[in-house]
Amino acid sequence: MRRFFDPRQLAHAPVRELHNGDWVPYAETPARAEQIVAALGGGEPARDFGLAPIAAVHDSAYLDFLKGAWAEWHAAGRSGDAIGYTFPVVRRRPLDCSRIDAKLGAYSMDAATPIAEGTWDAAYWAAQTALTGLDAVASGDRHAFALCRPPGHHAGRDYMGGYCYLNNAAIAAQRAAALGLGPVAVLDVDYHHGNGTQDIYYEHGDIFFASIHADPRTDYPFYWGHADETGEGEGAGSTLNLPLPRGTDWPAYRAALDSALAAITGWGAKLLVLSFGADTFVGDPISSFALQTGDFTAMGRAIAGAGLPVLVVMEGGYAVGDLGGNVAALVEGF
Ligand code: SP5
Ligand code: ZN
Repeated sequence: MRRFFDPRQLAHAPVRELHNGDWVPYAETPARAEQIVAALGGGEPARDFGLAPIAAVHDSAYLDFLKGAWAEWHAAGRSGDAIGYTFPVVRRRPLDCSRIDAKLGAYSMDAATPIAEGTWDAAYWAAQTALTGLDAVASGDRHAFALCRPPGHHAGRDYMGGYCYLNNAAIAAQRAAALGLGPVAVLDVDYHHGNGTQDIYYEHGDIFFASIHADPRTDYPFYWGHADETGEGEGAGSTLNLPLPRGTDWPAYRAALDSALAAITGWGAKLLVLSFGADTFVGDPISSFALQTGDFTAMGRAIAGAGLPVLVVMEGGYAVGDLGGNVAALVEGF
């Protein structure tokens, strides 16, 4: 299958993140993408579809904030990466944020997702990479792989978090639906629940969202991803959450994957966007599932076996030395 990678995504390189009460090196590094592209033997660059398909998913004030945040931070006399520290958990009145610190809190779900000098450009090209992969599928390719970075599935309509700024998978899914390629399903197999994608489509009946992830009672993002979250309003029944315990290995994972695929085909999907995180790997430094490299080949084969056109969008995976091999294993399964 064709692989898409745009080097402009490497411009995003935050230095550190807040983790368990201390500053640690940022886990979502440019080296991740470099490892993957090396293992895949290169990738085609992104085409530019402009801001419109991004603005079809994200709030316009949020996009203005993302574009300008680093410059505003520096204009306020700060050095290094921009990060918020106060969060409006109660919103009894519309927010009125002028200070950069107020905006950073209002548009963030965590304090582990800094904005660096190259963040907007990289996130923009990550979204364009997903859209370019979708264009290949729309043009008749059965499967395509979009090496997106920064990842996207924790980002909601108007918030960033979990190393994510623009929701690449949701942007591609929205565009697929607009092109008439639906009904569209998003299957999220990153270790962490795809809260941003779920939020964006929670009340939409036209895009199905299924996620297999670590139980939110033990793992980030903590406040989403329980089995009883199934959608609301027009979206009632079009969200499926399959949380699994820490230590889950391939046989148990495979059973959940089969349920998710059966739900997606039973719902009538005609196109699948796969949010793929390799952080389910046994050696991942921030995660606790137990998949082996060869299991990703079985995963790719099982997903391809559902018989739908598939756009794979890269999400997490932090065992950098094994990451390229794990992604190549998935691609081989397709
Ligand atoms: C896309 C994705 O996989 N995001 C995951 C975000 C998880 N953030 C919370 C866990 C923080 C762990 N930080 C470890 C840093 C090691 N340098
Ligand atoms: Zn993850």
